[in-house]
Amino acid sequence: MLTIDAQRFMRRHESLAKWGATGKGGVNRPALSADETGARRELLDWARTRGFAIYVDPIGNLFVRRQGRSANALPIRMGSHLDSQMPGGNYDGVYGVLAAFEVLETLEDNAVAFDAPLELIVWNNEEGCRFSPTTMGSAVHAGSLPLEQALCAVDSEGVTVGRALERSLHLLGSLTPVDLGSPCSGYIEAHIEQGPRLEALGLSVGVVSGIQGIAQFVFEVEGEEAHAGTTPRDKRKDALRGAINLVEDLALAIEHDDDVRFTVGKFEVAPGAINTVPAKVVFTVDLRHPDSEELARLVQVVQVVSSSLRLRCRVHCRQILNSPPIKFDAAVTAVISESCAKAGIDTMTLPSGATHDAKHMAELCPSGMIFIPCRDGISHSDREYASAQDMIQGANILLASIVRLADLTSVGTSDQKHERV
Ligand code: HGY
Ligand code: MN
Ligand code: MN
Repeated sequence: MLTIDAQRFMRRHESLAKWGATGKGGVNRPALSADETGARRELLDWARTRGFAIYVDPIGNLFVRRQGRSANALPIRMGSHLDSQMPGGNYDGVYGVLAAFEVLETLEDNAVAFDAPLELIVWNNEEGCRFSPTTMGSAVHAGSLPLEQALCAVDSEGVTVGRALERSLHLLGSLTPVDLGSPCSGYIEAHIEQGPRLEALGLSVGVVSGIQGIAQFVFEVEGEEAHAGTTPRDKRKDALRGAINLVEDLALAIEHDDDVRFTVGKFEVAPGAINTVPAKVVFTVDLRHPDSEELARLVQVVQVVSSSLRLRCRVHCRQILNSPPIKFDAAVTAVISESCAKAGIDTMTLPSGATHDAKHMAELCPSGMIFIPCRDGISHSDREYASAQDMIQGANILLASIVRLADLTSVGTSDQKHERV
């Protein structure tokens, strides 16, 4: 049975971990930063050494391609992301990129020929923490986010995605352009679960059934600066108190069942002086639910609750992401389950609480995901950790699933579709 080169795979993980290393086990590798560009460049150098072709689409997603036998077979794709939270873990995203790259190398080492080309996609800006929204690159590629809107997104220093992308691509060497929305026959992403379920059940591989829905908002609460010592309470337009009042009402109106996830992740107060009544607060809401109707209802609730003045302060609510839940393709999830069964690995089918680029790929082609456990379900943290054993086993399941997918989509003549040349 074909298996990956585990030592090479773990060596490559260690090598990419230096880009943005926090020294506390995680990485701080924002999208298109010097560190993420360094990690992208290193991966592309490995790809060039192997003779793989390299492409880039207009939003900076990278495609590493291993050619197939047939000139007109649609590519089969794998992928994930190299950008991280600020700071984030050393496995979220990078695990799936390296597992996919190792699959390309293992097939190359064993001279296994597919009819279809096989591609690894390194998505741009999956995390959405430097530039909003999350899964930006795959959303643009799949056509659910306009390219121009994404290129104009700015970070906290006012740098646009367009400017940062120009600087980053300039450092990656020559890349052949490819269009957005390029067709393919299937997509599988390997990723850490970022939750506790697999570990709690002692399972080392999960077959992902789908991804829950996500809506994200930016709120601005506008009050007025005033003197902390002289301004009586009934004369104040205190944006901070207004924002707290609004967050409490939103939480009260929204958090009514265990499935809903309501997070205020960013909360900025201006002018931020100890002795001035705050004039402006900007905060974000990340709202998730597995049921599309319930998520749509909760989005309405957010809009109604935020439509009134808050302690005499004005409220502006801007929705920046609305991504309904998706189910993965049954044939692809069956291929992953069969690969686990053939390897004698117990597994379970579970939905993803986190969003992933696979969500947008599911709009373009039959897609699926493979999960491996992470310690205590912790992610988006320096403490994120996955064991070498689980990483290697997950990559072998990705390899077996891709080989199976290549056979199923093959137009080849020989009875054993993928053959060693
Ligand atoms: O937000 C998410 O779920 C992903 O980890 N970026
Ligand atoms: Mn991720
Ligand atoms: Mn993440």
